[in-house]
Amino acid sequence: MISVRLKSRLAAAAFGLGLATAPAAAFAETWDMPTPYPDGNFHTQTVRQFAEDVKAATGGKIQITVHSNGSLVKHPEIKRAVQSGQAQLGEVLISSWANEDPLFGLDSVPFLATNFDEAKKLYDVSRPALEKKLERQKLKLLYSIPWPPQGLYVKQEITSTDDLKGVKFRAYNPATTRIAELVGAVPTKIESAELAQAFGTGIVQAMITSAATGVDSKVWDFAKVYYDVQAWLPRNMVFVSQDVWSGLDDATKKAVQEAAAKAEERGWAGWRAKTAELNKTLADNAMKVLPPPAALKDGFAKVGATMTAEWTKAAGADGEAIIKAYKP
Ligand code: PCA
Repeated sequence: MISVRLKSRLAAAAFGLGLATAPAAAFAETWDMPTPYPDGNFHTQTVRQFAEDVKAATGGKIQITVHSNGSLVKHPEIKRAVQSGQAQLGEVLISSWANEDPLFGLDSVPFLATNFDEAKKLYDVSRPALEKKLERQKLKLLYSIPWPPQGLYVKQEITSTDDLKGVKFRAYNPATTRIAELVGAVPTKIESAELAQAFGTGIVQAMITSAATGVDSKVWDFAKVYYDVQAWLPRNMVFVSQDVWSGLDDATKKAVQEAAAKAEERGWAGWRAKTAELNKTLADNAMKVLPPPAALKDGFAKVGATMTAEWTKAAGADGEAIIKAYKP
């Protein structure tokens, strides 16, 4: 693939030779943006609005082509694709990379931040560390938005985590894999794009995720009960390649950053407003939407305590400083 910088240099050369007629078009860059989630999902809608805002704010100089639902690059490859210059920017679920650095798993420590206000606080106190970490990986953080709180999908009502023993459990990041291990379930990593198929073919029987992903994958065809556990709010992040970023002039950088700030605000407010409605959609499709029974709640609380201790140990002094700032 021809690099963006080479492309703009060629465009500039063509312009210099008088080959181009419209200056705006001569300097236009097209950025490919792979994302993991489907078009109906609010994260994707926010990305598309961001792309439009960037185009408008840069006078058409930067045009972002959104490739949703893992269509251009599969979710596990998106970060690498942007780091290697195969794509200019992308969206991922941060905690999918928790094995690379505990910092990426912070938002998915069960019961550390369980509502939008707490999740925002956790983001605010950890954003500088996240930005620094990404910078070292040649990525520039543009914005980060949470999913709704995470709950448990099962085929029928259960009373405690003991009922999850031996159950084939869908995991989407290291934390959900670890939860499955701790309750004696059998984890399998499945991307949300493949979820309906995995349930349909019996590869998985239960999972923890949001009402949003339940609705995206029409989970009511496979599971009848949703326990609204509100265990954590994992976040997505949108980043751009540091190489691409440093090739931009200051006015363009400012325009992109302003569009990113707007996207972030829209994303947080939008998911807050949508969460009750998504739970209702599950109920409207004949699912039982229930609070977790006491023994289930207690079981998950124990899992949460174990995983908080594991995270703190893995994250060392940097992690401790973040937790102190979060819970002074
Ligand atoms: N949905 C994504 C990640 C978290 C969420 O709510 C998924 O299930 O893959």
